[in-house]
Amino acid sequence: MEARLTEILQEKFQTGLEQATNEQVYYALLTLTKERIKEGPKNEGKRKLYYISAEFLIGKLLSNNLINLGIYDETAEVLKKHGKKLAEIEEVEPEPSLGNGGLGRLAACFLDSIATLGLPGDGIGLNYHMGLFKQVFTDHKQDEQKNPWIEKDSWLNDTGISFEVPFKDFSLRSHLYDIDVTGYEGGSNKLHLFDVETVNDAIVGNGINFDKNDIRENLTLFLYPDDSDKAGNLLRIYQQYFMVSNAAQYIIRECEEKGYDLRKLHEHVAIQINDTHPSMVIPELIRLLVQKQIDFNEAIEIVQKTCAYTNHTILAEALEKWPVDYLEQVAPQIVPIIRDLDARIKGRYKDPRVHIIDDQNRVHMAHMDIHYGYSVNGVAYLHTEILKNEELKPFYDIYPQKFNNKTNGITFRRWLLHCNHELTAWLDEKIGPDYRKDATKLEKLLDHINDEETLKSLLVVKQKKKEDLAAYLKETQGLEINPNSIFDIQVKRLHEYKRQQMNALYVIYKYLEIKSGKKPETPITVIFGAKAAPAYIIAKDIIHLILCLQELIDNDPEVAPYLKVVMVENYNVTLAEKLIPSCDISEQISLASKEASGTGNMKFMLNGAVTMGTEDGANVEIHQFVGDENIYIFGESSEQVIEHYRKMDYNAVDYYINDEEIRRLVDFIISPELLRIGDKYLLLELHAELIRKDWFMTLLDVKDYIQKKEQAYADYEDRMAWAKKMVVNIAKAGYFSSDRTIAEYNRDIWHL
Ligand code: OAK
Repeated sequence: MEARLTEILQEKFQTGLEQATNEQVYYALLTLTKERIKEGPKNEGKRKLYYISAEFLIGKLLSNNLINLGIYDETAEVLKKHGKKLAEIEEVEPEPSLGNGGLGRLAACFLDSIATLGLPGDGIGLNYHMGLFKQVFTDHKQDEQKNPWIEKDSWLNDTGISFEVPFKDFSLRSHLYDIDVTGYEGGSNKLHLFDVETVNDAIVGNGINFDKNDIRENLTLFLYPDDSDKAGNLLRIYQQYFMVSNAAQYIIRECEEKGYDLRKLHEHVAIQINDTHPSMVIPELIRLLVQKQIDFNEAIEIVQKTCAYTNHTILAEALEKWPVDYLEQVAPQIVPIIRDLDARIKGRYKDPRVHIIDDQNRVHMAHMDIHYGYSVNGVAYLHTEILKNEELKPFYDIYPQKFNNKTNGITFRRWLLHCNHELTAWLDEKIGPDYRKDATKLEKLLDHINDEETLKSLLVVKQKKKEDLAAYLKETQGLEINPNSIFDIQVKRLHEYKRQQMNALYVIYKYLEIKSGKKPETPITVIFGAKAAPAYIIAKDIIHLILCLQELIDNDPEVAPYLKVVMVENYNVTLAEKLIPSCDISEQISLASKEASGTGNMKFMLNGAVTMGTEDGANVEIHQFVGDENIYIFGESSEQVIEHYRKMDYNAVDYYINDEEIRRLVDFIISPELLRIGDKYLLLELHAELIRKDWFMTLLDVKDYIQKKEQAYADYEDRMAWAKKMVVNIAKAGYFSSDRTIAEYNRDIWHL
């Protein structure tokens, strides 16, 4: 590869490896990698998967592609020989921010595993020019800024493919860009990202404001900055219809090119609908098949045998219900089809809970997916049980055979091999490299659990990653953290159900303890990273509280040596790759029943962090795998929580009034100390919210949480015992490889 790299540098920049800048080396490596992928094998087969998703949070691609192509070590060597560092070159690459959080990152992990397992399967989505906003902090508050990521030279390949998408008042011509998806030592697939030529980046003003009315100019500008909350709007429907019409046209075109009979579409195509954002693919595909002279009833049957739906949340506000007249305004051609699909259901079932169009003339997108798809899956055992027995029970009663669970997973290429070279090398030495292809082989580590050298060397690896993070945060964000402290980390989107506010209450507790003279043996660093949806007021108030606490503690010489709070700015995939390997305690503290799965929990576990968590989402399965000794579980169970909702018997104010300790922590939010730093209105608003509403029951679990955290910090002092917990967590992480998840999707749903 050295010869070709030198050649490209000459051709492109008329320079040699030694003299080239990091930027030039990056662009040369980009070219070289793309060439290698093009020459390599492609995954093919009789039935192909199309994973349609509004989000693909792929992260930077250079290192992952080098790893998957098997040339990472060689590249690093060559660069080193010429005085360059691959790690510094990685910094040049912009991160595509094509996702909000869990759902988008999962889609990216899945693409990696699909390619790795040699399955033919492409992603289909949109080429947002700015993706998700960039977060900056000013006056202890979140500000949103635009975040353009597309450069002249990038991973996007212009395919020249284009389709006409008909809207009510005009039509738009699409333009398809592809990104190659490499498998680990395997063949490649593609991620297809549709765009429109007429999009105009210049209409974005200050922050992320733009004219919402000119669809031609704004359609693919931004990713809708919501994460499972708040209703959408017309632009969102335009985006969704544009995405699925292109997807359906692309799929039909591929089948026709291969000479397939469209009446047998389902024998050649599986479509996975990633939550409800792509649900309109069902009526759109029916429409297009009818245009191809297929009978309407037959078209419905074909589509039903082709489409499968994944649910990623039970939060009611995230279940999309589009008013029929909104759909009429955007894509009236699919409305009669949806009405017909609904009429068939209404003819068969009297129960209005399973109808597609409700009495307020809203289309329940998930209902359409369930009736007119062949599979419905949740993303963790508990989540699927809640879907079957609570949220979607009326559907489960009709179609028990359609429901199945697929517990989420993460790709170990990115979340171990790429982000933690030290731990990878340590594993290679302890158990050999087999775990790279078969993650369950990590269990072999348990043979070494009583070996002192093994435990000590693992602690050395963790220490190195903490030092790396400290150096990185110092350099990139000017934050100083003590690598000899406990790293207690909560990184994920900001949402009340995820309960960052409960973690903040713990910080207040610890602050007051230290003030009263009770100092922790080892200093503690509590790290947060989270973006809040721009319109989500309370989420922004929680960020404000955390940033105020950060400043208060930094400036208190009595407390600062023992406790530090930092909120990293603009949390994204790149930061996650630095934070996760350094973590000691992983915060997974959602209100039980509310987190569908979580995938950060798996990434932390794999990197040797111990989980502090509720019995929610995939935490339940992590708990079963590692056992009581190697996880800190607290809080009320999902059954208890669901019961509170049913009886409506949770009143935060009772906890506030009756419990002096809780009152002391909550009132600190509006203490003179914090009011001196923060915005009085915002802090009062948050204080009132916690007492009056507290929809996600912070005060219910906060005391148990504090107690469990104290226990964890105390246990941390016995370093060897702690290292054993780390070993068990790593050893048991194999189940959470997305290779296992994808093998299950293929076995039970896709049959590729
Ligand atoms: C986003 C928008 C609408 C509906 C769901 C989401 C979403 O991101 N859900 C998350 O999906 C992840 C992947 O399945 C899960 O791990 C998270 O628990 C879930 O919140």
